[in-house]
Amino acid sequence: MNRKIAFITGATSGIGKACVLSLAKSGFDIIATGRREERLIKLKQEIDPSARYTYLVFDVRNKNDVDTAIDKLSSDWKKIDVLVNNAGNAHGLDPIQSGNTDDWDAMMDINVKGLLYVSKKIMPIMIERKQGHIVNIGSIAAKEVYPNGNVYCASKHAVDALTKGMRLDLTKYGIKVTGIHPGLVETEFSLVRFKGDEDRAKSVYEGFEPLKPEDIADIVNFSITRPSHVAMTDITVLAGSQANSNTVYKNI
Ligand code: NDP
Ligand code: 8X3
Repeated sequence: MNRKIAFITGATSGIGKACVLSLAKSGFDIIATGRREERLIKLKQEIDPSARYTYLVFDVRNKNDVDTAIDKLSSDWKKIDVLVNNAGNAHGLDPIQSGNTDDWDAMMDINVKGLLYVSKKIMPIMIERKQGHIVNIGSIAAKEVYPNGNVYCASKHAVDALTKGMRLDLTKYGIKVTGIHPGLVETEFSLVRFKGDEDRAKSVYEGFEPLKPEDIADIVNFSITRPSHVAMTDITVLAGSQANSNTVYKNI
């Protein structure tokens, strides 16, 4: 079988990790990336043993580190078929007038510029091979704005715009571009947003059944395994009890 290679950012946790497990099971070889190396090492023990696996450790904010890490891949591993731009987080949930500028920097640098730095290295590989698929993990926050979500929503609106821009510029090279926009998924997302406050993070998902990382991985998997004449472009997926970014019906 001619195995394909998937490059997944933010693979140490949540949606990214679920994508690694799902795609490895479906016959993809995996390049997993993140900052927490110990988790990337452990991931190798958890994935389908038939998948080839390698990992890269870098902070997506650091352009040089992104370049150096990807340059180090062997020519075999560089034949990347699928890029899942998933690394990202929210930092804080504050009214814009009292927002923390370090949080703003983190969200714009990771969610927007980090996605661009990684894509910048991988798009030429796909263009040269005249094939490829880029999946950008946006958010319902890419489609709507909710109170105190200001800069996170702006960063995800940017991801949505970049997804559309990539599709316009890359389709002619045989590259598909898919935006996937989840609502509330229970991961380490809220723990990061609330800076390690476990009780506050847990309360986000209480009283209803949130999405699971595996639900999003299923959609990524489905999107990238369609026949060549089918392009999934834009998918929004909410929890069953969620009506929009700001309305969750609890205890129903
Ligand atoms: P997690 O916090 O569980 O995972 C975030 C991942 O991003 C981790 O693997 C982390 O790896 C990586 N990451 C964060 N910052 C950096 C960085 N500077 N450099 C490299 N990697 C980084 O959250 P989710 O799985 O929920 O989030 C994944 C994506 O899904 C994000 O883009 C998020 O915005 C989006 N999303 C999440 C939703 C949710 O409700 N959970 C809903 C909609 C979208 P490490 O720390 O090891 O570097
Ligand atoms: C994560 C979902 O609603 O917390 O992007 O912004 S939300």
